[in-house]
Amino acid sequence: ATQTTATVDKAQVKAFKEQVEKHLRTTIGTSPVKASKLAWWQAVVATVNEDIFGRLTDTQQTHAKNDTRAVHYLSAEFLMGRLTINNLTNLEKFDVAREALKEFGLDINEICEEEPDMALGNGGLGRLAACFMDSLATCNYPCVGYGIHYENGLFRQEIRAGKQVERPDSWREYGCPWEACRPESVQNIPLGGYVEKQTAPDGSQCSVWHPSSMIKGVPWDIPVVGYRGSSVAILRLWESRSTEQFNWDVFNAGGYVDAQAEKSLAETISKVLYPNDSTEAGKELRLTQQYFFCACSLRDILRRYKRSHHNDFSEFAAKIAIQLNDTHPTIAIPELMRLLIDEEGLSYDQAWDITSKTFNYTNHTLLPEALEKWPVYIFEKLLPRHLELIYEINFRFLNGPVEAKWPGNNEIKSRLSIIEEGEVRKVRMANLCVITSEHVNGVAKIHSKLVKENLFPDYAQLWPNKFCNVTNGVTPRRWILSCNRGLAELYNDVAGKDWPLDLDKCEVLKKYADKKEYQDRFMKIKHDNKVALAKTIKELTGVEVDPNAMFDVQVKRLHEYKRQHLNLLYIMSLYKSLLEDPDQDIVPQVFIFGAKAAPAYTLAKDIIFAINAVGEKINNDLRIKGKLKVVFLPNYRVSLAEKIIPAADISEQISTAGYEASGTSNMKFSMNGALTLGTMDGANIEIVEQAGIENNFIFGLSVDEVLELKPRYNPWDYYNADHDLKAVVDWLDSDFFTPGQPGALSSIKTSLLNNGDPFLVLADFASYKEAHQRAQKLFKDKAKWARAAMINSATMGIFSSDRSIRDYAENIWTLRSQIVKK
Ligand code: 26Y
Repeated sequence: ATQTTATVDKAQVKAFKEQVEKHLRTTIGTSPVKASKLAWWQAVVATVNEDIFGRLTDTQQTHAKNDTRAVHYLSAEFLMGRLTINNLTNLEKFDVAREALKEFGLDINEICEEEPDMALGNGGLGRLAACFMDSLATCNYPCVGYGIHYENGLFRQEIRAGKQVERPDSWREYGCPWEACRPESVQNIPLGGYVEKQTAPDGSQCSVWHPSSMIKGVPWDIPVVGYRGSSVAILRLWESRSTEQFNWDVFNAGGYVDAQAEKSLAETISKVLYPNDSTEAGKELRLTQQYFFCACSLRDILRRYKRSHHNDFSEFAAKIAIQLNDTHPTIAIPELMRLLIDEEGLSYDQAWDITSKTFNYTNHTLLPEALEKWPVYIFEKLLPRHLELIYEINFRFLNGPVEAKWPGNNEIKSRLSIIEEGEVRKVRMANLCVITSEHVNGVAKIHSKLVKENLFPDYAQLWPNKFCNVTNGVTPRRWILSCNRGLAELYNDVAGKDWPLDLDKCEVLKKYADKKEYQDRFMKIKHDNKVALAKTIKELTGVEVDPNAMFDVQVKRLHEYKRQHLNLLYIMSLYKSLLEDPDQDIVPQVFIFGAKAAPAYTLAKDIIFAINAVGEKINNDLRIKGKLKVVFLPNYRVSLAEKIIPAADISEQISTAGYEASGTSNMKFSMNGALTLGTMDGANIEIVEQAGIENNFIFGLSVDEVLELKPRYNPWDYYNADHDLKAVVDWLDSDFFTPGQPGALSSIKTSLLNNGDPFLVLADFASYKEAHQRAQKLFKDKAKWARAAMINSATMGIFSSDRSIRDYAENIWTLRSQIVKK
């Protein structure tokens, strides 16, 4: 966040200053002379909270009074990042706060650096949930976000000798001043035990669950401030604690001490976010986490519903919509069935009628290894009653709609079944979601098509209208207004001040895209952002980079399908050609990476090591005269993204076509005036539909071409046919980049040649190189580049998460926005 030139109301500055000083003394217990930066930050938050809590009450009272329908967004991840600058911005107090702190001799950006990121998510899916909360609040939709109050968020990444080392991230070690504990809404959640079959007097069978333990769920509320304070939504995160009777068996046997020891087990549940974002390890604790937060959330929803409807459930589906953010909260489905049948006394049919009208499911991945399947034996141990209900749902589904459509077809039945037969029988969570949900959506047009046609083709035949698309979006409040104040001011000038609420307004900038004066202003903003990033790079890595060079950026989780190694091979080939001809006239380039690898994903970690090793060599090679730099920024996270994205010239979006469901950083980069160098995958397709393919650098195989090539693909053909490619792949086997350690980078070569190059890196290499050449050529023509950058930024209106949320509200939730009364 940089300076704005807008004049600030003096009286407001004075009032803010007084409030901060008051909180510094009375809330934090210090004084301006001895306060640390952390204390100043806490006092600023306390000041902002004075504004927020009043609006929160207004919002909740309005919704309660009108008994409005609401959406409940269930997500195992919410990657909120920092809240201070965002909340100040949304309350339109940023300039006031900046001036007030300046009068204390403080720099607001420095003070806000004290805030730890709330990194309660892995990547795209978690950040999407955070952007959606911002849009739900801004667009005034009644909603609650439900998730887990992890004690440790995604690990902090350190780079030691080029390698990733994971460190715990205790984001609330010194308390989080945004959150409020709500002891009045604590829930008790049963777990384990066995199911007893009882025969009722009328001869009917019923099941009674005798759980073996009870866990306490403590809710922490984080207010989410809508832009211009329209409404304040709630993110409710559940923390697990032990109950006194945590383990009844042990307790009843007189095991007071043993029971105390077991306390830690209950408290383990919300301890840590699982750092995998693709392969499901099938860990018992993870299923417990999922069940725990879903069970707490549903009880919370039921309690609120019953406040106005008592025991009449006929209105439930009319008042409550639940969105499942991927399959992670699927267990909420049998849990709602169980609560309605076992606790509320409804019949199975009544419960199913309600449940199947309440849930919707968003799919975020086609990767088979990321589709959750839980071994039946884990269910038997932890959730025996839920397993019974899943069997019942499955039985009725297979013998009802499936038998009617495909009589006697056992092959189709085994494909559609919730239960996967085999040595270890498994519960397929995605199947349970599709069977139960009213709507199933993918997250970009191409992805939704693949979900329907390739992932769930049989279900699509059964229920063609169940499947729909909602293309992802990102909040322009955080991703332009807060993180790129220079660009925000430009938009204020050309589009008026309402563009953060209606991003389509930015399209007027297109009219100025040929005007030198505006091109210069746009590129000056970019340059200033690059100067700031260069400073950060120097601080974090010690590497000096030239802000006049082209900044080429790839920041995202490390995955083979995202192909950071394709980028690396290209850098190596560029380096090789520079060594061969150091005087060639190329645009100076800085390649910037940021990526965390799942701790057990060895090849991903090897790729991080390779990027660092190659970077080390290149950055210190005087022969190439600084024309090429490679930096790996450690610990990529939301707050770092906010510094990197506004400074990018090129946005690398180079997944194998068909594998990146949508991508969302691609949208943030374009909004901030970077040109996309990417494949026709995910939302890239829709981005170039808006901005023009001629204003970006598209390369590589298309989805159809990938599907066609894959079965007969042989990477050796490409390796043997392309001298340059062969040379760089072989380079990985030498000790050129890892002196004294030959073979330290060989695993990458092995995966590309001996393991079949599953993501077609070699097949796309030549085309990728050619796209880079186009980018270089355009970068030399400053006016043309500026024009393309401006058109990209100007045409991203549809990628506001407000548009996504309105799509959900209209097509999936049938939800109306509500004006909040003071
Ligand atoms: C099952 C567990 C291991 C798991 C945990 C997290 C599996 C997946 C994930 C996270 C997935 C994720 O972040 N997916 C991304 O979602 C974004 C938002 O829709 C998409 O833009 C992006 O393409 C997709 O990879």
